[in-house]
Amino acid sequence: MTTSERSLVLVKPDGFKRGLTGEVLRRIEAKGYRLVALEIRTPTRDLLARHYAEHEGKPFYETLLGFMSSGPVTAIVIEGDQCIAGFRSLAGATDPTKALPGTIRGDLGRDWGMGSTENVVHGSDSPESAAREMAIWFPDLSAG
Ligand code: DAT
Ligand code: MG
Repeated sequence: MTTSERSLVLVKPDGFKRGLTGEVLRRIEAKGYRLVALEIRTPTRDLLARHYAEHEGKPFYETLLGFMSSGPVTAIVIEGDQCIAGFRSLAGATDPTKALPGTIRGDLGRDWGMGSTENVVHGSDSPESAAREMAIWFPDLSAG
């Protein structure tokens, strides 16, 4: 039985602006995950409202959408055995100050709080989220 799955990864505007897309891709590939799709784009508020629907109404929501629409992101679909949990592990804790060294957010992220929602990367948190997010960012990508 195969447990291969796909996850939606974003290098957020802070990571893109700092030239960290390659470093994130390096860690994904070094881990052994395969790149399935990759696109650079500046997301619209409408797309982000769908992507972050679960967070609507939270105190950081407006800051989050403003930040995420502030510039280009690299959207990536990765594939591999348990890559959803695996990439979350590579990414580290949501708050980059608390994220452990060795993780993407722990090594590369810093500023955080109600004024800053920056943490370098996004990764889907479940198979359901991955399917939903891939349909938002890559509607033409086949399920295979
Ligand atoms: P994750 O990105 O680790 O899945 P999440 O889904 O809880 O975390 O939140 C989505 C994003 O919203 C997160 O990457 C950054 C922002 N965010 C979450 N909690 C926050 C907080 N307490 N303060 C500021 N930004 C926050
Ligand atoms: Mg999340």
